[in-house]
Amino acid sequence: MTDITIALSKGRIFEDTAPLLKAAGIIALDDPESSRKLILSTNRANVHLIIVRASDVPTYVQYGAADLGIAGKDVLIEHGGSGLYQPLDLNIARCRMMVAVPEGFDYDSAVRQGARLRIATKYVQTAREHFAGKGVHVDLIKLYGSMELAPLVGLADAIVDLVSSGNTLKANNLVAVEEIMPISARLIVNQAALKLKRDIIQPVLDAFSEAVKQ
Ligand code: PRT
Ligand code: MG
Repeated sequence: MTDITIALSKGRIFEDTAPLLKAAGIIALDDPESSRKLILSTNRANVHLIIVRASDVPTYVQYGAADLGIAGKDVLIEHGGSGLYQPLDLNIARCRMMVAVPEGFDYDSAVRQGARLRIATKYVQTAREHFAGKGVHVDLIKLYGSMELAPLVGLADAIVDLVSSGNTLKANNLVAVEEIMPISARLIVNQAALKLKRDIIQPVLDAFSEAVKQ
């Protein structure tokens, strides 16, 4: 029997994906939040889940170590998407990619005056394209997390980060000044696996697509 492997990250992606998996008849036998296992069995003997870092999901699928995966658009843009088929926006784990600055920083006039802005972000690719498109000169400073801190300690003028409730910005006296794009998670599929294992992958794609419509 052909096996398939689906790469997921724990936290919000897993939580939002579990109902979609269920609609496809797939139920994890362990809870990734409490289990330390990185390979989870499911109620279907030939379907396995692997739990990886959110930003590593496209890499596992690109190289065929997983046949399918679920990753945020933010992660897919930074990865570049090579070797990946992206058939479906799952409309889960939604948020917005925003530019944010400290309260009181006049972003609009800084941009108007052609000032060179220092931008701290984990999303260097997305930020580079965004500011290039506006003709704004920026120095990008790559961080791996807690971007909100950077403007507070003088590392950057602004940040590019994901915002959902806005509470993190507010708690750090930052304000969103520009939306770059809405973000949601997508299903990704290894292109070779789709050809070789279509009989088992296609029904999963169909079930996901039905579940997303509802
Ligand atoms: O946490 P880790 O470093 O392992 O990786 P990760 O942060 O990439 O993974 P995870 O599980 O936190 O996020 C997985 C995916 O969820 C992301 O790739 C996004 O596509 C999506 N998503 C949706 C979010 C958010 N909403 C979100 N709010 N990812 C991160 N955040 C963070 C944001 O970076 C900021 O620090 O939450 C904070 C803001 O939240 P609010 O509610 O205070 O605005
Ligand atoms: Mg996180």
